Amino acid sequence: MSEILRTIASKLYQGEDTEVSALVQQALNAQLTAQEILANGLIAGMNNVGRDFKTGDLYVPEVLCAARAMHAGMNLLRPLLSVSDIPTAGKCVIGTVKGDLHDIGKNLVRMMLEGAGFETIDLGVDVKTETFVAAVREHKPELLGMSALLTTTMVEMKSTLAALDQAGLRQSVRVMVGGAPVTSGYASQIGADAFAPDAATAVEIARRLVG
Ligand code: B1M
Repeated sequence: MSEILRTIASKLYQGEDTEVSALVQQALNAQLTAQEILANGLIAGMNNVGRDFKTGDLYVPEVLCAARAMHAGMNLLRPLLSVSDIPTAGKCVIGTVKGDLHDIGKNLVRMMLEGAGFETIDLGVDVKTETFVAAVREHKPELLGMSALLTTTMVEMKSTLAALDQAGLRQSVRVMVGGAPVTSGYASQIGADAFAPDAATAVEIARRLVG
C-alpha cells in the first residue's frame, strides 16, 4: 500500500480533518483512484479507530474527531465515486426512540457504520414507532437500529418491533438495539435480532447481520 494511503489512515485516526482533506487531494493529484483512497486510506483508518475504541484506547471525543476527518475526506471523494463505486456494506435506518433526546451514542454508531461502508438514513431523535415503520417501508434497509438512553423510553423498542410485525415488515429487516440501559437480555426478550454495547461492536454485529 502506498505511503500516502498509510498517512491518510493515520491522520484520520488522529482526527486531523484539514490534513486528511489535503492528503486526499494530494492522493488524487497523484492519480490514485477514489476507490483506493476510500478503502485503503479512510476506511482503513476508521477500522483502526473502531478497534481501539472497543479496547478503551480511544474515547468518545477522539472518535468524533476521527468521524469528522472521515467526512472531510469523503467530501472530496463523493463526487468522484459513482453510486455503484461506493462499497455499500448495507443500508441502515437508525434513530433514537420516541421520548428520548439522547443522540451522542446513536450518532457515533451511525458514523462508525458509515465509516464501515454502510449507507445510513438517520431519523434523528424522538422517533415515533410509525416513523420507524414508514422508513423501513420506504427505504427497505437490511438493518434497523434503535437507540434508547432512558429506562422509560426503551419500551418503545418493543412497540416498534410489534408495529413492524403488524405491518408485515418484521421479516424484511434485521433489528439491532443499543444504549446505556439496554442489555442483550432485554434485546432477546423483545425479539430484536441483536444488541451492541458500543459503536465498534455495533459495526461488527451489523456486518454479521447483513453479510
Ligand atoms: Co441524560 N440521562 N437526561 N441527557 N444523560 C442519562 C442517560 C442518565 C443515565 C443520567 C443519570 O441520571 N445518571 C439518565 C437516565 C436514567 C435512566 O433512565 N436510567 C438521564 C436522564 C434522567 C435525563 C433527563 C430525564 C434529565 C432531566 O431532564 N431530568 C433528560 C431526558 C431528556 C430526554 O431524552 N427526553 C436528559 C437530558 C440529557 C441532555 C439533553 C442534557 C444530554 C443529551 C444530549 C444529547 O445526547 N444530544 C444528556 C446526557 C449527555 C446524558 C449522559 C450524561 C451522557 C449520555 C451520553 O451521551 N453518553 C447520560 C449519563 C451517562 O450515560 N453516563 C445521561 C456517551 C455516549 C457515547 O454513550 O449514549 O451510552 P451512549 O452510547 C454508546 C452505547 O450505549 C452504544 O454505543 C454508544 C457508543 O459506544 N449505543 C448503541 C448507543 N446507541 C446504540 C444503538 C445501537 C448500538 C449501540 O444500535 C442501533
